[in-house]
Amino acid sequence: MVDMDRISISLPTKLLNEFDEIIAERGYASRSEAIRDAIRDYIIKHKWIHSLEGERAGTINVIYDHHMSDVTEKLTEIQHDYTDIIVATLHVHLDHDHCMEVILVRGDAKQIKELTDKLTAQKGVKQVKLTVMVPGGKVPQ
Ligand code: NI
Repeated sequence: MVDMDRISISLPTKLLNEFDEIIAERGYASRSEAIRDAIRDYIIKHKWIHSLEGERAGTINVIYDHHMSDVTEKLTEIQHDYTDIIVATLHVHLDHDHCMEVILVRGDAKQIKELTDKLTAQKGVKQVKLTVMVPGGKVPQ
């Protein structure tokens, strides 16, 4: 028998409703099992990002709600600390509330993941997706 801990979490109703719709579609027997899977995915993603090493080129895609406090300024401030690895930033106004930034990066993977983590941790940021390639065309480990 696996050790189990019971936790209690607060979620916005809309987020929980969306989650419940997806787990119904996917046929989960319980919400707990779906949340366990989601946490496993989160851990795998984190480990993947943190195992990156060496020279990489890629993009960090960020979607955020620009009405959320000072998120726009915060994201700009963070990017100004990484001018060594940021090649260009593309800003798209997606709809009334949301903006997308596509940050083109090239440089040390350690710095790329540090930047990705800082952007992800900002309040108002809804999605962050990092895609990286090896500049020389070799398949990353
Ligand atoms: Ni915008």
